[in-house]
Amino acid sequence: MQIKIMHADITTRDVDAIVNAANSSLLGGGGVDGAIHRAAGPELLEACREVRRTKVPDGLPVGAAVVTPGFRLPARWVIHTVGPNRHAGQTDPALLASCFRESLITVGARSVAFPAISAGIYGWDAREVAEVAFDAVGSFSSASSEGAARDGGLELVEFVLFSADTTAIFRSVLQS
Ligand code: AR6
Repeated sequence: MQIKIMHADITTRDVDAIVNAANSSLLGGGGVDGAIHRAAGPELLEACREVRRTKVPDGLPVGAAVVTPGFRLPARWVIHTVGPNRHAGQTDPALLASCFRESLITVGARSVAFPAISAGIYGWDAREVAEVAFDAVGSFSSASSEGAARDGGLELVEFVLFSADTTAIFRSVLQS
């Protein structure tokens, strides 16, 4: 499995699945969530409403992930996950690690692009997000490498960062 880090808008990525840093309502928001809904079109909100109705009527718990189609996006799927909100006292890195792991399990995509989940409105430090992300993706990859090799499996994980600063932080954490 290859890991790539890039400074870009995640809505432009032509991968199997992009990950949305959503909130429990799944009904949209600001940040990357707003950008993904705008680029995917109104069908995405409809699909999210359907997921709420059929799978998570009380909202998507922190650390969980669900999938919808990508509609007008280049990506085939959008994986919606809810990161921990530091401003609400959610400081356990295990919750954030769960977002990365559950996102990879949800759809079994070969290529997945992640934003810096929780590093915006939810107030986590980008360095800590990068550390948790690489650790979670690395453990997922080594735990599933046998099964994955049989299925085609996960080949590419991209971290798509929206600012030059966050990109530099992710690069330096990966190198160390
Ligand atoms: N492509 C890639 N990264 C982006 C993009 C983009 N187009 N736009 C923003 N980012 P945030 P959170 C970066 O706030 O902290 C929403 O309202 C951004 O610079 O989007 O998990 C949800 O509905 C930051 O580094 O997500 C929730 O209510 C990173 O994406 C809440 O915000 C994450 O920032 C979730 O907060």
